[in-house]
Amino acid sequence: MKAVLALGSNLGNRFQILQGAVDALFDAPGLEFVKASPVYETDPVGGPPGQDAYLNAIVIAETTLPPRTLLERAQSVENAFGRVRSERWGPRTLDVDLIVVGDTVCDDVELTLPHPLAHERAFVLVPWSQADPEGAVPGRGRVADLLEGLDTQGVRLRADLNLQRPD
Ligand code: PH2
Ligand code: MG
Ligand code: MG
Repeated sequence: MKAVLALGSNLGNRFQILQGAVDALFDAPGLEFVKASPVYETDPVGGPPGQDAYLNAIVIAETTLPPRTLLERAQSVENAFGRVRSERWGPRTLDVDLIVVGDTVCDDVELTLPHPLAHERAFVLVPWSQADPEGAVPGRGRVADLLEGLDTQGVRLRADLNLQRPD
């Protein structure tokens, strides 16, 4: 199955964290790297005011894993990179979201697929459309069509940053 993962970071060494996440995600069997999108600097959507900008990217993969196992892997990578060394919960340094996994449609407390907001988030759709111009959200339509109705001003290409294949 094709899997589309969205990576985001707005705290710490954002690019190093994204590359570290790519390396870690593909460090075990069952998930094969296909392609990473360009990296975009994006205005925060929602959350507390005054947050720093995000770096966002999309990774396209092939997987034999059930979506729930993929979610566990994504969460363990978030745990490895995503929390400041502090007693208190700090802002998240890494978010790894499952956007689509094959044509899986599910909606339960732990996992909703496709991602319930992906179809309206320019910071997901812009990088995705670059990595896979034929991409589509099951039940919502083609990424290119979904993008037409969206304001993409807050999503800026960082041509100086390029994710490498996992090592
Ligand atoms: N993620 C969120 C909320 N808002 N905004 C941007 N620009 N990028 C994100 O990855 C993002 C966000 C929740 O996961
Ligand atoms: Mg998210
Ligand atoms: Mg998340």
